[in-house]
Amino acid sequence: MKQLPEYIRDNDLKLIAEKVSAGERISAEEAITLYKKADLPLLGVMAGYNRRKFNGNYAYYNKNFHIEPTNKCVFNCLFCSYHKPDNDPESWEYTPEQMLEIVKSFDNKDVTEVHITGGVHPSHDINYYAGVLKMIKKHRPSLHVKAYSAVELDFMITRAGMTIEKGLSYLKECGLDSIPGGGAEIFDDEVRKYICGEKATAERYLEIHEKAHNLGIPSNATMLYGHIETFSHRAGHMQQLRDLQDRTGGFNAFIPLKYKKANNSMSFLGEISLTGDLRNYAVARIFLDNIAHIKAYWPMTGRDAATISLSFGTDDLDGTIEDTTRIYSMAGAPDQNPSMTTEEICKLIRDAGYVAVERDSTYNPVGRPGDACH
Ligand code: V47
Ligand code: SF4
Repeated sequence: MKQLPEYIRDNDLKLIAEKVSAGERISAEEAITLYKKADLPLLGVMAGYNRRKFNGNYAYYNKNFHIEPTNKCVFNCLFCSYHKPDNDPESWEYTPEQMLEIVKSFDNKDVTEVHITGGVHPSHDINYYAGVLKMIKKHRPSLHVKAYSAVELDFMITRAGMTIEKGLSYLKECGLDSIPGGGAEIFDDEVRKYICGEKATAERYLEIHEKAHNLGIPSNATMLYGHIETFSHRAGHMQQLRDLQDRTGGFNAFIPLKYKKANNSMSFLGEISLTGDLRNYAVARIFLDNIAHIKAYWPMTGRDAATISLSFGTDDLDGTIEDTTRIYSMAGAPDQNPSMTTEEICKLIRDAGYVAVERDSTYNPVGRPGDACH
């Protein structure tokens, strides 16, 4: 066993550091201890150790764009700055044909993924969503379609009177390749009831992801943090994801999403600090020993914070985005028109001391590591 740094005087922390260095799993209680007691350098060392085990010195990005079909939503999550009532001047909804036009506008670009998610529209049914998938796949079969959060899926599948398996199988046949992580928020019932009590329960979110994995549809998982939740709620949330991943192995990435305060009903809470973000990324990397990738979603964190986070456990900055998402700009994110060129992403990654790797949607490298950066 390697000698632990002398400065770890706290016995609980020493025991956790020993476990991490021996490659052992830490408990939810120990994750809470890290949140409460570990200083940032210690978290950085432990998360960096685990990060290197999974991803060496690689930092991933992909070439993607988003389609947000509508911001009209039947739900009213307190943290959401994005949803609008039907006749609001800031509301929109696209027809499937308009969405196809968006896809066509990328015909001459080497994007590999489209990410589709939005509000839960009161009158769109499963055939509408299936039609969008079919149109896109017909036009560009090689484009990976990561679409519809568990909340959207729950609504459309329940409304169609289908079982989850049946609904997901149907969407898969129509072109669904993977599922984004949205809608997880915080799994604790009491917190969930307060911040987003109307939409799919935690149990339903986990059920949808588990059944998707069993049907060969991989997914991402998220956690909305920095609002009214406690460290214990965060650890409990990650525990449920780790347990599910033990059963299926279907999560590609974990994406902590920091609560942003602009234009929503929880603004009075303010936002947590950058150090709070880094501590959270690090604890996630230390605790989630079975999810290979931790994503720092740069349109939400901002570019600088995303690059610093690479030294606190994250290994993926998501994508070029091409100014196609509004969910965070409306909530007050630093980039109001999120878009980065490949060169810009590569430079950020290189300056942080990592090797930039373009990936596809399931983390296979596209080309050779570092290639696009010269
Ligand atoms: O579930 C909404 C979050 C999520 C706010 O899978 C907010 O690759 C912070 O899940 N402050 C939807 N967060 C977006 C999402 C996502 C994003 C990027 C990549 C992937 C992926 C998934 O956005 C919601 C909610 O947790 N959110 N409002 C807000 N004010
Ligand atoms: Fe609707 Fe999603 Fe906003 Fe909740 S977070 S109100 S489900 S768009």
